[in-house]
This record gives sequence, structure tokens and C-alpha cells, in this order.
Amino acid sequence: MSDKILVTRSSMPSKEEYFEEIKSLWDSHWLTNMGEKHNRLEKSLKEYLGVSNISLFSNGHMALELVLQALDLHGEVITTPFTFASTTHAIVRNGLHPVFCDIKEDDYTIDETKIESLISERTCAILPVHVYGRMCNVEAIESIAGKHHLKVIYDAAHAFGVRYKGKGSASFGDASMLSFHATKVFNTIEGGAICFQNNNLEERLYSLKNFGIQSETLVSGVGANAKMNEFQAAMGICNLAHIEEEIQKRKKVYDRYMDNLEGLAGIGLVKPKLGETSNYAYFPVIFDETQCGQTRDDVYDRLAENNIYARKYFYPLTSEFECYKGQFAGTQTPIAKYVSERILCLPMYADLETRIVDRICNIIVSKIL
Ligand code: T4K
Repeated sequence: MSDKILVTRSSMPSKEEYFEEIKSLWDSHWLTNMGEKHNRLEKSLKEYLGVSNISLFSNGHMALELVLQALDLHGEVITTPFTFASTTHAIVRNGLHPVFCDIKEDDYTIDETKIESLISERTCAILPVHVYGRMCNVEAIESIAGKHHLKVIYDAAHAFGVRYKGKGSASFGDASMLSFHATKVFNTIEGGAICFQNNNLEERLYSLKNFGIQSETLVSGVGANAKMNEFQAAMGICNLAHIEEEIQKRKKVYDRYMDNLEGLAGIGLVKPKLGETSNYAYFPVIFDETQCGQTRDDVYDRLAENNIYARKYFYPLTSEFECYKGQFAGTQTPIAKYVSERILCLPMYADLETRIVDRICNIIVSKIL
């Protein structure tokens, strides 16, 4: 039996590069709390991402929770249930109420035409997700938010390095959260960031990720501990040096999948929209059993029998999680439901060999009617 192929595999610099980067920590003994490497990475990322402000965090989830707190939101937040647990949990853990909007069938992002009908006098913000690194309709969302005086916070966990009409993916809305988790295109082991427009948020985010401390004797906010440490930042510094190569290698994997699967009956694939450059973060496929003769679960099982572990990102919908049982009765998101029951993310990472991609595709194609 060959080695397991998992849905992704962390990209890492060489041992030598990382060891060289962390060596100085044994001189400084400064390991966390906004150290030299943290500050250097923050500056480099600001340039690479083309954003006006950035604040680094211990992980993407805490970044999202704390930006919602920093914006001092109250009431309802319009979002989508087709996402990772983090998005909905961040809303709920802030004492806010998620209102679920459906997604679009072509790119699985929030359906901007359905947002306005969900706005009530309690709505304070929209929290759309650039799911799989596909950009939401940022123009339409900006216009709706402007008209109704709502904040826009993007969950851009998947969108590192994506550009839209020449602008970095994290430069839209009031703020965007990026995840630098080990499974992402760019990783700091665990980590994340908030990119934001209003300079006034800087101090608030800085303080909230450090217990709300402003000075040795002044604690002005009920903060958390969500600081990125120096070992994380060192990993980020090393990985950022290879990011273009990383994305190009992923593109080769994407192209190979497309060569094998594009145009097949019952197989739904997403492509970058006009003006969008991709980071090839995920390779999601929809299996429509009425046309391709196999359900998503059939494919998942058959791949697993062959030691290939695809993932059902994102099933179930967050609105259907056990912990939210009975809370979102009446939520109507039929497209999100359809997609979540048919989607499978195939293995996708920079070093995935093309012969393995071909093997995965053969297992799928061999059963197509
Ligand atoms: N918003 C969205 C839309 C998100 O997708 C996420 C995270 C967040 C917010 C929150 O951001 P963070 O707080 O995580 O920064 C994984 C990731 O842990 C999670 O970051 C990610 N989304 C989610 C989509 O995927 P799991 O539960 O699937 O992880 P796990 O442990 O099953 O790993 C999946 C595969 O990744 C493994 O089969 C192998 C590979 N892997 C995993 C780890 C931990 C590695 O290659 N290296 C590793 O170190 O959630």
C-alpha cells in the first residue's frame, strides 16, 4: 500500500533556512510579545499584500473574533453557512447573531443579490467569505454596505496572495482576516492577520490581542491573548521568501486536475473570475450524481480505499452544527445545502506529484457513466 495522500501538506522552508532564522532567538531570549521577527514579518506582509494596515495574530480565528470586538458591533451579522466553523463561531462568541445568506452556484461565495432582503434594523455588519480563495462580489457588497451603513469584514482565510483588479484580496471592506495556518498557501505554523482600512483600529487590535493592556498600569479593554510568537514569525519570514514559487507549483497541480476533469458530465469545477489571480489554495469538485453516476460520498470512500484522503469542506453547513441545533430554524440557504452535500476538496499542495493527480482523477473518471 502506498503512503497516505492527505488533502494538503504544509509547505516548509529547508531546515537550514529555518534554523538560520531562529538562531538569533538564543541570543535575544525574546520569544514573543511583538518581537523583532514579528515586526519584520508584519512589515514585509504589508508590502506583499498591498494593504494599508495589518496586525498579526496567533491564529486566524482569534484575529476574526478580536476584529469583531474591536469594531464594537451589536446585533445581527449577515454571513454564509458554507464555511469553516470559525466564521460562525467568531460571530456567536462575540454575542452577535448570525443571519445566513445563501451562496452562488458558480463560485460558492455569498449571493449579493440576496443580502438586502436580510437586512433589518438590527443588522450591523456583513461577514462574507472568500471561500477557497474565490473573491466575493466586493463591488456589490461595498455598495450595499454603504447604502445601509454597515461594516464589512471579510473572512479571507483562504485568499492569501489572491489579487482582484490589481488590488490585494485583503484590501477590501473595513477589514479582512487572513489565516496562516499550517494548511494554508502561506503558513506561520499557526497564525493569522487582520488587514484594515481605518488607522484608528491599530491601537485597539494591538491592545485586544494583548489582554487589553495599554500600559503597565492601564488595561482599557477586555482583551485576549492572541499574539504571534517569534518562532511562528520566523516560519513566516522563511515561507514568504518562497511564496511565488509555492503558488506556481500549486498552479501546475491545478492545471493537471483541470486537464483531467474539465468538461466531464456531472463534475462541477470553479475557475477564477475575470480580473482575479488565483492562489490555487483548494481544488473543490461538485459531484452531481444524476449526471456522473456517483455521489460525493461514493468518491470520498473510493479514494479512501486507495489511501487518498479528500475532505468534505464544507459539510455540514455551520447553521446545521449540533451546537446550533434549533437556533436557526427557517434559515433558507438551498444552494449552500446543495453544494455542501456534493462538494469534495481533492488533495492540493505544492509538492503533489502530477502522477498522483492522474491517479486521483483515474479513480474518479473510471466510474463516470
Ligand atoms: N475561516 C475559514 C474560512 C477557514 O477555513 C479557517 C480555517 C478559519 C477561518 C480559521 O483560521 P485558523 O484559526 O485555523 O487560522 C483545517 C485547518 O486547521 C483550518 O485552519 C482550516 N480553516 C480548515 C479548512 O482546515 P481541519 O480540521 O480540516 O484540520 P486537520 O487537522 O484535519 O488537517 C487537514 C489536513 O491538513 C491533514 O489531513 C493534513 C494536513 N496538515 C494538517 C496539519 C495540522 C498538514 O499538512 N500539516 C499540519 O500541521 O482544519
